[in-house]
Amino acid sequence: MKIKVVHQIMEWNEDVSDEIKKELAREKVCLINVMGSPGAGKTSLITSIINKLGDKYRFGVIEGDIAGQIDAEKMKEMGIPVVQLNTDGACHIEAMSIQHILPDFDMSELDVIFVENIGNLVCPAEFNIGEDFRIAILSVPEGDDKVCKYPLMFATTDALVLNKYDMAEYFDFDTERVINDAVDVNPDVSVFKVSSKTGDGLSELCEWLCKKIEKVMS
Ligand SMILES: Nc1nc2c(ncn2[C@@H]2O[C@H](COP(=O)(O)OP(=O)(O)O)[C@@H](O)[C@H]2O)c(=O)[nH]1
Ligand SMILES: [Mg+2]
Ligand SMILES: [Zn+2]
Repeated sequence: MKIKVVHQIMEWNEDVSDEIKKELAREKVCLINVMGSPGAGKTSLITSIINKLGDKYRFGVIEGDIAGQIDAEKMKEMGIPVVQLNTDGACHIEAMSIQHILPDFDMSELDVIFVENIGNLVCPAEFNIGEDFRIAILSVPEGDDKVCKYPLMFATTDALVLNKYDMAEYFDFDTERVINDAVDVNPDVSVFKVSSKTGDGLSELCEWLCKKIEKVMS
């Protein structure tokens, strides 16, 4: 009985996710689901990308947090249209919340919406939220075994960003192992070594992003 209820919620979530996808396709707006642990660098990566591509595309952000609006304030300071989603304890974002928020944005003024998901390597991966594609961040200090331990996150992502790569030498981070583990669960994954702090590796990631965004906008 319990299992059946969970299944129904998932199906409902998938329906809403499909509705969002259709609506955004009509508007030619690209939705990107950014996931990773607390502190992996989700906010830093999003702001770095917007700084780099801000002349090319018009960005909006949905900030998912259990509580507070610290990250939304950072976006607001940068002049980026932002909505803060507080889940009040829930550890992932569901499609229904995104559908509820989208009318707050002027779609004719946007090309790309980043969703910063709740910091968590587990259940955010289980919920589609109408995204065109996903970026999963694994930061170097988290360790090189996390792809093995949290396979769904890395199996379902389009890009794997190894963030804080400026710290690689201090953490005995075995990049080859991480890439092998990622390709094992996700042969098509694109992997980028990035430092949101120094900007290293950001150009390669942005090149990949532009191709994905152009596809949605065309
Ligand atoms: N050294 C280093 N620190 C980073 C990098 N990216 C983020 N940080 C730091 O990591 C901490 C958490 O970053 P934040 O973007 O807030 O992570 P979030 O919780 O995933 O949104 C902050 O102190 C950032 O300055 C990076 O590439 N290199
Ligand atoms: Mg953040
Ligand atoms: Zn959850």
